[in-house]
Parts: sequence; C-alpha cells; structure tokens
Amino acid sequence: MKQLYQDILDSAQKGKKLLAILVDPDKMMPEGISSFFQSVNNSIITHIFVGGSTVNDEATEALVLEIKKQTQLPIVLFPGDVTQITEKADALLFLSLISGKNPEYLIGKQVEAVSKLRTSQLEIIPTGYILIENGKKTSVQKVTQTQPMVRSNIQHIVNTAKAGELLGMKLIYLEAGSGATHSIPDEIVSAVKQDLQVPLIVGGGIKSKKQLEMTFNAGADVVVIGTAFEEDASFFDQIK
Ligand code: 1GP
Repeated sequence: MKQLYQDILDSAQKGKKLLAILVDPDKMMPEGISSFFQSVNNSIITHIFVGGSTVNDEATEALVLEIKKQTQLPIVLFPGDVTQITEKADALLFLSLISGKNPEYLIGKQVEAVSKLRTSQLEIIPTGYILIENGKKTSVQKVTQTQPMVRSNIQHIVNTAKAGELLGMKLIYLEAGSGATHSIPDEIVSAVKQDLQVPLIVGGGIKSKKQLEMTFNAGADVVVIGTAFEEDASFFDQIK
C-alpha cells in the first residue's frame, strides 16, 4: 500500500512532527541490531531511513530484511547510489541533488535507476535534496563532487527549494551532511518552510534534544538523525 507520503503530508498539515533514524548499512553491526532496534521501538522514532554514501552492493537489501524482522516502522530508502535500491523497503526517496551542478546527481543516476524502478512496488517519492555548508567537507560533497550552498545566502536556498517544489518534487530535504559540525541553522529552516507547500525534511549534525526541538520549532516536518544514535546509545533516552 503506497500510503507513506500521504501519511507524511497529513502529519505535516496537522503539525505532528516525525523523526527518522538514519541507518547506514556499512556501520550497522549484525550482532548489535536486535538491541539497537529494541531501543528504536521504545523511542519516539517514526521512520527508518536506510542509506549511506559508500555502501557495498547488496548490504542494503540484507539490512532491510533484517530491520523488517525487528520493527514495524516504515523503511524508507535514502540511497547514496543506484545499487542501494531494493524492493524489500517500503519507499524510496528519489533524490535529485538540486543544490549542485553535477548532472550525474541531478538526473544521471535517476535515469540509471529506471530499469530497477519501472516495475517496482516501492513507493517512489521525488525529493529535492539540498546540501548546505556545515563547517567541514562531508561525504555527500566528496562523492557527488558538488559544492554545498552557502549558509549566508538564505534567499538563494529558499529559491532553490521552491524551484524543486515547482518542478514537482514532493519533499524538500535540507542536508548539512552526516556528522556535520553545524546543523542547518534555524533561520534557514524557517525561511524555507515559510515558502513551501510540500513537507520539509532536515538532517545532518543534530546531536541533542534541544537541537531537535529547535529544528522542529523552526519548521522541519521530518528530522533525520544518524550519528547521534550510532555514537551514543543513551541518546534514545535523552530524546524521550
Ligand atoms: C545525513 O541527515 C542525515 O544524511 C543524518 O545526519 O548522521 O549527522 O545525524 P547525522
């Protein structure tokens, strides 16, 4: 049932905030999965995002199958590459890196993915992906060979997000990058949100409950956190 986007939309309209945990197949150790997802199931997390910049082939599908045994939460692919697309998940963020000027990540990889997606049962959600500078070079920047958007030029970021929406993208994702030194500033989140009709996802560098709340309050409909959960098991309790 392809209902996931509608649920995100309904939540955004009602002001019900959603929290996604990002699980990187290269970093998840098989022996730790069970206790990790016990913590996930006892937390306020609403979605599982699966993806990474440098994942080995087939690792994603194996992990998705394992996660399905551990939780009822919806599993959304957030792929760094075409090889990470698997039918076993519930939905796919079909990303276009609209902050960058690399045609491979604007449309090239998407064309490559079509042979996998044409007959797919995955719920495909077109998503405008916007990388914002955060104080250090992130793996998204390295892998995609693109420059992040400058934090001070808020109007340009707002216009880029709006252009994504006008192109028909159903979600806009503001990304500081995994392990970012600085998460996306609230002024950017709030300015982008005010000009958008579609739901807004924000992620990268969020490491505390306070930052999470501030990002929600600034207007994020969905927040994505990976590193803080990977590095500190007590983070699950901190955000209760
Ligand atoms: C990265 O936005 C996500 O794509 C999550 O970032 O690992 O810094 O939480 P963190």
